Amino acid sequence: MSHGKNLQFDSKCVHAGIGDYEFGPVVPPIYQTSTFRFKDSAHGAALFKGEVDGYIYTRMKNPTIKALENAMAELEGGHKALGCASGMSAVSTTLIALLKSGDHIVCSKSVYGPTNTFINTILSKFGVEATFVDSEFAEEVEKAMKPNTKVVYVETPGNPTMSITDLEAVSKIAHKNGALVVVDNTFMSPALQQPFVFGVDIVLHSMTKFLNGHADVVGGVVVVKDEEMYLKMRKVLNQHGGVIDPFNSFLVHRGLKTLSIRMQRHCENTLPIAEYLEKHPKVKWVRFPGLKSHPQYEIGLKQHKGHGGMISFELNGGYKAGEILMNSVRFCQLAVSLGGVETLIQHPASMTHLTMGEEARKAAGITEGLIRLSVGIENVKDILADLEQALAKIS
Ligand code: LCS
Repeated sequence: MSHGKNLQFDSKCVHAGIGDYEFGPVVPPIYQTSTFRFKDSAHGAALFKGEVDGYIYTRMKNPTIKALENAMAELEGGHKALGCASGMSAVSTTLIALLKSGDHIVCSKSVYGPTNTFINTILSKFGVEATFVDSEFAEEVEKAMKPNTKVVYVETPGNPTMSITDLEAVSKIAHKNGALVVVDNTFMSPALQQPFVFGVDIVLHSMTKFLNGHADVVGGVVVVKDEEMYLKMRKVLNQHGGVIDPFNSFLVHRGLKTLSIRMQRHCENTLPIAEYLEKHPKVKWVRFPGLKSHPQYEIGLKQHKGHGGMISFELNGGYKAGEILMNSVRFCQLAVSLGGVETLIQHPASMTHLTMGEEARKAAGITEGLIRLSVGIENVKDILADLEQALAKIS
């Protein structure tokens, strides 16, 4: 049942992607089947030829997955979406579809560690050349463009430095040079940042994070702007095989219903925590888009509808002090991942960004003492009290 494009964003979160199903359920049923029966051999052949619409095999298309894909296309303001088995499947599907041997990619230095590793160690095996830049300085992107640059890949805010890239400026540069812009919108979600508005060509996510929101699913999505790009991506995803399954699709779709309200609470909780940390004598620096001290604060104001739930910071005592903090928290949980309802704390250099290597981390500004906090939707007093008692343990 489509309610049209005119709904407010928070209403869309509740209703997007819900179709008409037998018996009239208000949420999409879980079509937990690998394959679909044909009416007869001519029907099967017609489905394979694309002459009639319908379902063949879940790796190719499934109604529960389709419902989530429709919802994500609507929330991002795109044409169609592709549900992937993980955020990394979304990243790899996109880059395999867009690049070939002899092509060049310009990528933000501050991206999720395995994205950097995928480009550096896997795409490079197939003859794709890469340049990593501080994409928060648009002129660095411009300088890195080459005649064979086909993709500019941006994560903003970047994981874990929280650097903010001006999507409008970077899109103009890329398009002038005939390249496409891909944005990983995981840290903000469409509730807080809608990259297509700024001219971006493809938006992807790890749905494991804010979109699902409950730390119980691994999933990803690619959203595209036109049918030609959709068919190109679908072909790669079908052969590469990294599709999401119906049950996880159902869970993410359920999570989307509260996306807007969860993001609002993440934003409300995070600002006082960032301000508290910034004033704390044991804290060296804090990076959060809502602090005026953020070097790209103004770009954030233009691009974001809220400041998000992610903070990175470093203690005066470096990693040793960070280790004491991580071992002393009781309420905040020491775990990787982010964007769930519970507050998580982790150390990128030894955890999420370990595979990048020391040199790439240093170049990206991922210091050895950087701590990343994913602020949950609990009562902020409990999060602050926990940080206070843990910070007090540092001598
Ligand atoms: N993009 C971003 C920005 C991410 O943060 C992650 C995962 C991915 C893509 C990959 O998604 P996945 O395949 O895990 O669904 N980020 C993680 C992190 O920072 N901690 O643990 C996972």
